[in-house]
Amino acid sequence: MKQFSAPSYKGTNYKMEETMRWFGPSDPVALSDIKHAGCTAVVTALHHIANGEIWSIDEINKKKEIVERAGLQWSVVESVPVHESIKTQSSGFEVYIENYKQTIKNLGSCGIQNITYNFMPVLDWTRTDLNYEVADGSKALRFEMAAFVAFDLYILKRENAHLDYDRETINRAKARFESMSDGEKLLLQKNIIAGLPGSEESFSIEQFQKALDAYKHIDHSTLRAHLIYFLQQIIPVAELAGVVMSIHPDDPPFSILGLPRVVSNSDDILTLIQEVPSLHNGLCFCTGSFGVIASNNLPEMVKLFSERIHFIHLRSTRSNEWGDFFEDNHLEGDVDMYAVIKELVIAMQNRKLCIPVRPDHGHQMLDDLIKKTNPGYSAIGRLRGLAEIRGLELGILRGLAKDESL
Ligand code: DNO
Repeated sequence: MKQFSAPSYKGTNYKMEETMRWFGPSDPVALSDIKHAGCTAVVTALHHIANGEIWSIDEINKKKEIVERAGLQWSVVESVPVHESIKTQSSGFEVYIENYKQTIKNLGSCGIQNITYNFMPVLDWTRTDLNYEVADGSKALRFEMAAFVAFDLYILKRENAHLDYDRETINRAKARFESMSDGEKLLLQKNIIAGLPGSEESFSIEQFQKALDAYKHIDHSTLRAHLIYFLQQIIPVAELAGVVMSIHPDDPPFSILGLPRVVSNSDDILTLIQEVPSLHNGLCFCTGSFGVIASNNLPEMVKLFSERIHFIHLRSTRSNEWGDFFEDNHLEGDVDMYAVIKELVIAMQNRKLCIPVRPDHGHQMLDDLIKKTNPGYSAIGRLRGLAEIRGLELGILRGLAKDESL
């Protein structure tokens, strides 16, 4: 049973809007590079504005003009960060919510109508190794459980941390820690708490412990209630401003450092939708984040949430039995990229729109290996990912169009 009507693939059907993330004028990857990759738009943010402050119309327009002068569109904001006080509902959080609403209104009035954000406590995304050499010699990002637990137990020395791990994990972490040089220990700490691109926050060990302490009395259900409250506040504003909000899943999608996680699987998303059904309460469908949990059936999730996927991150991780994962090539790894893109293609034909996509991360390869790049955001690795995704999408689209004509 076909749900969509006769795609012709001769320029009239809906394809993903190809974008890349751009961190602003200091990004080693220039807007012209992003154009060369065939993208029509970028994903960016006002990285220079402190978390919680209002993004003024003036600042938004300045950034927009830079992007448009290069012949590109600013199609998605990633991210408008959610201030920690909103997540913990600690003093002053109402002001931060009001500021957030004003930022949504300001972005909407500048014609920027797609905002991504996340609700991960303290840290945005987390990796232990930013230079993991894969079989072909290129370098990938990796999360190694034993190294992460070693950080928790022996560097951070979090109170009662050992209660969160089984004996075997602790033994592996201990052995891993003992094998590390002082330099490796420092690098591990830096990778985890010094802030990865886009995370906007960076901590010393003392500041980090303090930030974790703010969650001492916040369990899973409290954090979820805080997120729902936040959505109830901002989604009506987004509706009026013509803005869609796309929540990014937890990365990695499981509890770390004793912190709760509330955006890791279908049930989490279903709860958010049940509480705040508006289609403006949408999802950034990140295959790399959701894909780390084997029970997340990604093509099924695309079908289930197809009407509220407003932004797509495509990448594929490969996990092992220890809970480690690394970011594999886009069409390899554990994600069935063919099946995911097929569902996305169908969703776009049904909704009659193009959903923005970005190749989420890429390996460091070719001469990006000798350049200074933002971890995960080198030009050539992302270019490879995008090219592969583009070809796969075209093949799927033509295949579907052919079936339709039979
Ligand atoms: C990593 C990214 C994250 C993501 C934010 C969204 O590269 O996917 O930084 O952008 O968490 O709010």
